Amino acid sequence: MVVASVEPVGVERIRAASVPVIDLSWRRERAAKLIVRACEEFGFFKVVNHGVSDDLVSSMETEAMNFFSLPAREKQQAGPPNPLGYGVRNIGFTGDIGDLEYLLLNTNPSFISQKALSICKTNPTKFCDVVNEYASSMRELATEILEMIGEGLGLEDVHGLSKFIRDTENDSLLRFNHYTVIQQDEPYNNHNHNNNNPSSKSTTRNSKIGFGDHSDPQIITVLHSNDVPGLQILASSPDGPALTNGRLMSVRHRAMAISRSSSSRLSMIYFGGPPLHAQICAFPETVTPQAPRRYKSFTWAEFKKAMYSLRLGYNRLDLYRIG
Ligand code: GA4
Repeated sequence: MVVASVEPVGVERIRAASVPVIDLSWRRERAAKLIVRACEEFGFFKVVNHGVSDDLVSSMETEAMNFFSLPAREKQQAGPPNPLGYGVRNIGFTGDIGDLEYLLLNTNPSFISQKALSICKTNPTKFCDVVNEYASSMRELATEILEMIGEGLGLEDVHGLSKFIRDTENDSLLRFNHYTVIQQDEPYNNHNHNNNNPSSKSTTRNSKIGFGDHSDPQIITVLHSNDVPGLQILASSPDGPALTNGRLMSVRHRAMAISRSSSSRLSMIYFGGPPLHAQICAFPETVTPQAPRRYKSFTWAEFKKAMYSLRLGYNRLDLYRIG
């Protein structure tokens, strides 16, 4: 439920220059402290010297763009999204629409190999190899960041967060978002940001929104995008993750399907999710007399079921709020 972004990323709204940058080659204690601070203040930071190979990132981009460059009829064979698979415009099951096309995959290698046949007919084996390597590289980076957060928060079990995504039954995802619409820019303020009103059609009415305002529900998000801007993050997010009793932020963000650049925007996102049976409950260290328990505990399976019945912009943790 925190977002780390691997360079490069176009961040508007709060100027890219004010996004915290964490250099993973810094002394671990210092980096851990600054990661926690970034997660408390923003829920978002940029990571440099992360050790993810440039070649791997560009191979993954090539595979993704090869897929998005296929004729529509061929891409449709990897859809419709259930929620996994290829989708165009429709996000989730409750009517959210965005100006994008996407591919949503579970990182489980057997799922990837099964799905690869409809995604890359020319060389499904190569597609699987690149996706599996990219997913495990993202999982390693996410694990390291979560362990640093565990250390920075002073958790007795510093693996308490990372163990969710290291579990063999983890429910992690890879998402490829391709924003093709190139339109004129428009100020972010024109839109209702924290839109928890199900009757509002602001995301469906405005064709310039690529992926509407929301916070990610998983434990951690690692985002890489090409150098085309479009990501907008809210400087002060109202959503706090359940595992840290709201101490860390789950950043609200959205992507605009606009660009002053001539190329389309591609983002590649890893969502580190816990196993379906995992119990999500605040770490005892984060519950104090000054910060009493905020959320009831729930399983990831229960949470997922609830989240797919709600609109994208909902603050889903409200369902579990105590008092
Ligand atoms: C937002 C973060 C991830 O992209 C995602 C999205 C998911 C989907 O596209 O299937 C959801 C959205 C996301 C949260 C609310 C529900 C589910 C669309 C939607 C309306 C893959 C995820 O896990 O949650």
